[in-house]
Amino acid sequence: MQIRNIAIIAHVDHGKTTLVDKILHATHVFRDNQETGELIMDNNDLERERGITIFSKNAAVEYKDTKINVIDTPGHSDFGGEVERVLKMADGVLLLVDAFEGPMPQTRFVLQKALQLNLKPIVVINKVDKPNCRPDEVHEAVFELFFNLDATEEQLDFPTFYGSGKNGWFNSKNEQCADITPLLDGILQYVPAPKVAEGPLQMQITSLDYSSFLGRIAVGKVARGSIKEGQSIALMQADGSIRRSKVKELYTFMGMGKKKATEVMAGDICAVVGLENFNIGDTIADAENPEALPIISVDEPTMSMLFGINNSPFFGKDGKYVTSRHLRDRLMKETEKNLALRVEDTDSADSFLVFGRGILHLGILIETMRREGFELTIGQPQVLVKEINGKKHEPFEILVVDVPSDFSGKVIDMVTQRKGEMLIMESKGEMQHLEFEIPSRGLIGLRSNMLTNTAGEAVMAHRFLEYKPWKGPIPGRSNGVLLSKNQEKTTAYSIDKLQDRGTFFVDPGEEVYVGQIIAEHIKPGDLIVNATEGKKLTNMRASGSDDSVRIIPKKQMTLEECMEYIQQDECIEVTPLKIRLRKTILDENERKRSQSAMKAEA
Ligand SMILES: Nc1nc2c(ncn2[C@@H]2O[C@H](COP(=O)(O)OP(=O)(O)OP(=O)(O)O)[C@@H](O)[C@H]2O)c(=O)[nH]1
Ligand SMILES: [Mg+2]
Repeated sequence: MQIRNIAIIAHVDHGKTTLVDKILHATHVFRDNQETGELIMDNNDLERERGITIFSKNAAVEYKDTKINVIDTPGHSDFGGEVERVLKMADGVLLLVDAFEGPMPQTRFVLQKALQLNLKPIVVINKVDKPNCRPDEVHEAVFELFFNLDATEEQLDFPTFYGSGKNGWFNSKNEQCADITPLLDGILQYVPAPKVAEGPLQMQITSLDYSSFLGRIAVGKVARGSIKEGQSIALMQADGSIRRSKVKELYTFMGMGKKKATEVMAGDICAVVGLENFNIGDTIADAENPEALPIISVDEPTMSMLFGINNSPFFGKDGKYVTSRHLRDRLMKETEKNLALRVEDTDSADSFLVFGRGILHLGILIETMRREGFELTIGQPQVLVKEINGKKHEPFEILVVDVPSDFSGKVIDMVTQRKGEMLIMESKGEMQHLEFEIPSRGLIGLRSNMLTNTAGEAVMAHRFLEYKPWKGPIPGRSNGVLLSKNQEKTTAYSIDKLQDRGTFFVDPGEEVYVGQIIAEHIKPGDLIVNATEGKKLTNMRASGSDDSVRIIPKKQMTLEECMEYIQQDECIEVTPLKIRLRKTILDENERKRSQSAMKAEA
């Protein structure tokens, strides 16, 4: 059977997973009346909750006697490393671009990677059902993007399809048609069959799957020869070592699942069971003539956070895994599949420095760990500073903001304060399209401010650009916080009295401890408050007060919002049930002493 291997790539939310749904349906992977729901490939809990793809996934369909391996990829820039390596399984890409938004920062990144690997691009202008969309302008912008990325003549001559994943049609011109078959035909026509070299077996492991029955599963494309069930192979690792291993079972992809195979030929994507201690990037090679494929390089981390054991007074209340041993083992295990992640020991046995590609990348890891039963303490995210030619450099990013014109002044102000410089300002429909270059530091905490200051209208995206000289101090959070004076349950009575001092993060009746951050102060500077006072018992009732105190519901922040919120001397306590903000040093006197010591040092 003929094979086509395609990856679906795009900026976040441009409709990749929706398109995969339609491909699966159009090729009758499911029985006609089978209820499958939407975004079926986003099957991980966190993906479903957030409506985003976090892990790339393989599916395969049959269309006109050809097997099409389809790789769905994540669009968020923090997961760019994942996209980069799974592209190695593809021979062509469907580059989706939203017909209103046009190319966005991650469109550029993924296209660049695809062009570098010489994959055949097919451009899909998606979401043409959106009102005010501008398919022709967007097509032009995509062409310009190809041109700016130094595409070859051949690449510049890309085929384009228009349509709507949501409404289930794609056509080679912007005219609604019955279904997505024109696009499927386009895949057969334009994407080349996999190039297979002559020679003994070579297959690079590009991703990792896990099954509780089969254990760790190595996934990749067979580049040369064939791989057989029961075969003895050489596992060639990044450090140059070669280990013998045996293929226990083989699978190819079929629909949303896998199908057992006895032999997989070069060109197809396969899953290998039974290999021990393999890593992503290893080459599975012929036992007699082992030859490795080039190692996979992934972009360096740009951000770090301190992960420690939970040392709050509430330690161990609801977690299963709470010791530094648990924490270390779990983090080390994560680095095996999460290639863009790095973990380093620190001076303290109780904390580890974890390096990642951004707030979401690290946030997903923390969220996953807490669901597994871990308790931990997370410090403020720090960007990675580098010394280049004796000078301090920091990461910079391209920031794109689309916002109604009325707000553009505010946005520019906000970004400039954070040392951003405007590069482009143009109108896009009724929106202003702004592009900035900004230190990654300046982006931390920007999103929530941006949404508040633009009535939730701003759409922003950013993407790592390069290291540039240090930009100097950037103002942090302007408001102080209210800290609990004691360890007890908060009361409605106290919170009511304190409400005009700040916005609370806790509800009445929640247990708090000394040094816990329970509210944002309305002013700069921190304040220690008693939020656990009981109502004085008297027989007198002041008319109309007391009993019916009106408490404003607490401000609930997501983990990522908390990560962007805390300052240097603060941290987050994460347990399976709670996320609490706190001062790193809980005791007031100790905290003051440490602050003056730090000042003296500076
Ligand atoms: N109007 C419109 N909305 C669409 C279309 N296709 C997808 N969407 C919507 O866009 C949102 C994102 O769709 P997804 O398919 O999850 O996008 P994605 O590219 O997989 O997103 P990530 O995996 O997070 O990068 C969903 O709310 C979809 O319903 C379309 O053709 N038209
Ligand atoms: Mg998706």
